Amino acid sequence: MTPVTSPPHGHAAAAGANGAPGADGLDPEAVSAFQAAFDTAVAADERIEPRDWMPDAYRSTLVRQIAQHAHSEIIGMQPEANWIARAPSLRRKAILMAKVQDEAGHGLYLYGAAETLGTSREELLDKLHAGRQKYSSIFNYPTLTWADVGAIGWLVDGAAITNQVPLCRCSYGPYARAMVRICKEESFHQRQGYELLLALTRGTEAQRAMAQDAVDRWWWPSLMMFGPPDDESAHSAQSMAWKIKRHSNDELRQRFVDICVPQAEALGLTLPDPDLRWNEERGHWDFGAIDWREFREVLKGNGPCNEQRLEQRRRAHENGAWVREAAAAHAAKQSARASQDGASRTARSEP
Ligand code: BYC
Repeated sequence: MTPVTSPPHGHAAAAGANGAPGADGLDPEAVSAFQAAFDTAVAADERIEPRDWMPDAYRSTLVRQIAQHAHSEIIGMQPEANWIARAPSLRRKAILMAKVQDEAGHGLYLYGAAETLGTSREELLDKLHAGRQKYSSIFNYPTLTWADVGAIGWLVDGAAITNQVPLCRCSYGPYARAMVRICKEESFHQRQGYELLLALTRGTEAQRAMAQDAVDRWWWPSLMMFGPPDDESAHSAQSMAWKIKRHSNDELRQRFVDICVPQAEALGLTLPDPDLRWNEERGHWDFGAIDWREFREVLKGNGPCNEQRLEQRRRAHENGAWVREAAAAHAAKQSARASQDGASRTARSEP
């Protein structure tokens, strides 16, 4: 539990979890005391917990980011699941199935984190299905060959880890804790992708060419995962001040490029950027211009697979309705049975 100091805790305990300022008639003086305590806690790198007071905008920024993140995890299952039935060996099939299941688990941890902010999973899924909330641009690209599974693991999961490791230090406790477990699993995913590509590059000429083609197609979209350039990033400044984000989009993108260049060399693959050059002065790799027009088009819904991904997601949700109904009926039965047992125990223990 975060020691945000007594006013927020005192207030939250009285108002219940997720008690919002203003909504419960707090006077402005109390709000400014809570705000000051919140600011002090963030400045001291303490965690904000669900029952602590927090500004409305902090809460809604977290819901926006966590929801987008959760949606990315579950939509992200689709491009790889496409290859489960066609994996070239039982070993590869088992690994890929485990990975795709992990992504579903990540989605659940993240919807759980969003629930602690007072937003239900149902509500977030409705928004996703209605196209009112985003998911990562990267999952609107097709997986054309088996090598794409390797490129996704190496580059997409690699980019995800680069972005998500700092989120383990996010100021909001439930999100930060979910990220610890997610990052451990993502790092396994990244290694399986790298190992898959390594096997292909050590294989036949056709396999090596397939690996190169996959990296050619996934490299630039992976760089776009980090979001728009800093000077166009609407939310970065505020999110960094709140310590939700710890680094800017461009800083993380550069970190990712610096990690990938030597790894590509070790794989014997070329990154599709003629402008990649080591910059001695900066101590970083310079890289070419990103096509931000393409990024904006994908965000507007005009990527190669946007329609297909959302359609498949809606269909999966509808097809799963009976599972949700059965689970709810089972839970109701269990709780009725538990309260019946409780009542008969009380009756037996009465003199
Ligand atoms: N795709 O002000 P900005 C994974 C939106 S990994 C789509 O910089 P922020 C996985 C942004 O939402 C992928 N939209 O925003 C890996 C905002 O729009 P709204 C998921 C994007 O939030 C392997 C607008 O552009 N990872 O799940 O400060 C297998 C302005 O951007 C993108 C996460 O979600 C994009 N690439 O920074 C399976 C990590 N980039 O909301 C699954 C957590 C930006 O104003 N999220 N936008 O309409 C973050 O770290 C941050 O939200 C971002 C963006 C760095 C992505």
